[in-house]
Amino acid sequence: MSASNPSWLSRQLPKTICLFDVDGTLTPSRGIITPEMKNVLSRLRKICAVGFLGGSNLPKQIEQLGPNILQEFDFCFTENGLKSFRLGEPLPEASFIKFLGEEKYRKMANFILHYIADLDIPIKRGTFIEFRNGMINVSPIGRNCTQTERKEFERYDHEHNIRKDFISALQKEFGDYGLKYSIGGEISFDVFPVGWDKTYALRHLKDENFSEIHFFGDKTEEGGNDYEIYNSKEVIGHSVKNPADTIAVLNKLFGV
Ligand code: M1P
Repeated sequence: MSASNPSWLSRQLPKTICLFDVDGTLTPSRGIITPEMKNVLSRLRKICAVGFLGGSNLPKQIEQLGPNILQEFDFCFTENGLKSFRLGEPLPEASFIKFLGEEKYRKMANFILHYIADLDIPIKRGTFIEFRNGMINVSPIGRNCTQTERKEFERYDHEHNIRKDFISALQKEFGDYGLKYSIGGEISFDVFPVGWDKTYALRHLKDENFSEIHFFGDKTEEGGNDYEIYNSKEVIGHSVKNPADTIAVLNKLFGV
């Protein structure tokens, strides 16, 4: 398989690609892919091109989807496509810190850490800001909480709107920064420049001449991190409830 003559050109539907959100779509939130889902994807890859398009970074996606993802998917779009791979080869990256600049970021990081220090929530752990290539991820409880603590925080947050209020405070304070805030998971929210949502990944597909781009995601409602791409005119969007639902929809569409 070569970059200019990619293997999907000899599949049943050479001009079709299926892109999948990860958490809640291919796997349970922060969970691991099942053998059943792996088999479905491998059957699908005989029919068309297949990629994942997640908000998380590559190390987390490797934990969830397995160590060989660069070979098992035609496209790997990590951090909304801000860091991506085509046929295992890296594509040009986007940089959050280059966009914002050190001074603005420092002010924002200080504000976030002060805000979390003043937050009276039942549990706090560590890693409140995860600095990524194309975004930052902010977690009021801290990213290295346990799985049980994660679920407790999610419940608490639904009742007390911790993340929504936090985002409103940031929007008020840094309204001129050109940033977007997106709740994609259970314990955190992502912060990235406006337009660097999942539709960012589509620019990497422009020259591939796909006539059908299917996207499958579970956070397709407004404010969710699949909302923009699900509603993009360039995409056929599928809103799914969980990985089992993804399999059911794929079965209906492609008989896999
Ligand atoms: O992929 C969805 C989200 O998954 C994680 O969210 P959380 O840890 O809050 O469940 C994060 O990697 C987040 O960046 C991502 O959008």
